Amino acid sequence: MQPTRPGVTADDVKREAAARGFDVCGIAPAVSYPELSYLREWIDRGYAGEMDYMARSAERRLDVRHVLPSARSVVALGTVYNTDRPYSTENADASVAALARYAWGDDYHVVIQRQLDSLLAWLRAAAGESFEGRAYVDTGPVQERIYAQHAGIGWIGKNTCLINRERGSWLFLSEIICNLELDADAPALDQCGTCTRCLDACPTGALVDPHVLDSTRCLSYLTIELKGSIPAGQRDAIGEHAYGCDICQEVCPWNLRPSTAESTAAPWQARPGLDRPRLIDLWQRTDDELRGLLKGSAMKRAGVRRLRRNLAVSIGNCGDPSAADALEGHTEETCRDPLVAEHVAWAVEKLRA
Ligand code: B12
Ligand code: SF4
Ligand code: SF4
Repeated sequence: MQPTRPGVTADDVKREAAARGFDVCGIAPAVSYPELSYLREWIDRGYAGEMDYMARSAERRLDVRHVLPSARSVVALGTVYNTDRPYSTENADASVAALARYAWGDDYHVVIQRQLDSLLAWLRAAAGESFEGRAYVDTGPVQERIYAQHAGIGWIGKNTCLINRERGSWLFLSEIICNLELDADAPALDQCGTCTRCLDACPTGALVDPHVLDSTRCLSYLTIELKGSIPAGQRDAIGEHAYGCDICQEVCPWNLRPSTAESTAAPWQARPGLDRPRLIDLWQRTDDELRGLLKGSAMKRAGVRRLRRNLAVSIGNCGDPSAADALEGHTEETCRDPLVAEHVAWAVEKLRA
């Protein structure tokens, strides 16, 4: 059923979104787009790795009307999280940790969910009783980039990230799926052209074809999503990437500084301990200190145990034999965990070889 007071326009929604801190906003019709069906093939090829939730929710991800049957529009939102700090590709020091830019500040799930809830409450009040809507940031069963592209807020680059012409790709995506018939925007056009910088720069060949990412080779997957042991053959390629990876975005001409957009919003500024820390300094913190550092940050997804596993690998790759003693000498509880201990042993052997 349509809302009884259809007075809400697309311009109203965009104004209210901007007032709540969203940097970009566009509207896509809530229909099924042909690209949504690539997901099945992607899963069948094994590109989701251990991310079983992708397969479990694949059916729902094929169309937002599986999430909200009355859906007519998807309000696609983007939030710039880039800040004025160097890129990992600008760092030549293998003893400095590369941590994914999106995780330096406050947990975006929490910050953006609050803004979404506020926008949803405004929509409900403005549109009337029959309004129906669902709001998601990252964790909903929605292929966010595809709806964002059809809402005109950016195109899906060959690195598979959504790129906005004016702002670049350092954007968190979120959306409100609702039963309002809002005027839609034109889909964004692909601006990658003949460029292949991201495919050439990926250290693991995870971008197997333009627009196709094999997660099982991606450093972001290996350091964040993979729960168990990192395959030995993939550890060298991790380098100093102790949490996530930004390389395929850092080399993208649409993110070249200083032209790319930066946010001055407090939540996205790097926490002191996460601003290019030395690997060994992170390792030598106590478990409690690390827990404190991750509290309220998106990095708590991996937790202290997985962070230590990654740090051990990165320290093993740093080339400084004296780091082996520091690795072995730290006796915090998570250092003695079998998963971490196995990665420490690998690192020590590599450093002393
Ligand atoms: C699973 C997931 C991952 C996985 C898989 C990534 C991926 N490319 O699919 C891993 C763990 C590797 C990952 C990494 C990262 N992620 Co992530 N991730 C997601 C999640 C939860 C689902 C993405 C998804 O549906 N993947 C399935 C594939 C099929 O979808 P797709 O790549 O978009 O599909 C397109 C193409 O790949 C192509 N395609 C796919 N298969 C095939 C096959 C053929 C034959 C063809 C021709 C085409 C084709 O078709 C699709 C349409 O064009 C989304 C949130 C969400 N709910 O959407 C966040 C999301 C995509 N991630 C995000 C971020 C920030 C990251 C990282 C930057 C984090 C980091 N710094 O470490 C990296 C970036 C890596 C990269 N280059 O994509 C942001 C991206 C924002 C943006 N501007 O695009 C999102 C949207 C979260 C958010 N709400 O902000 N992520
Ligand atoms: S995030 Fe890193 S490993 Fe993953 S596709 Fe991009 S460059 Fe490759
Ligand atoms: S690096 Fe080039 S090919 Fe890759 S996403 Fe950016 S513009 Fe597209």
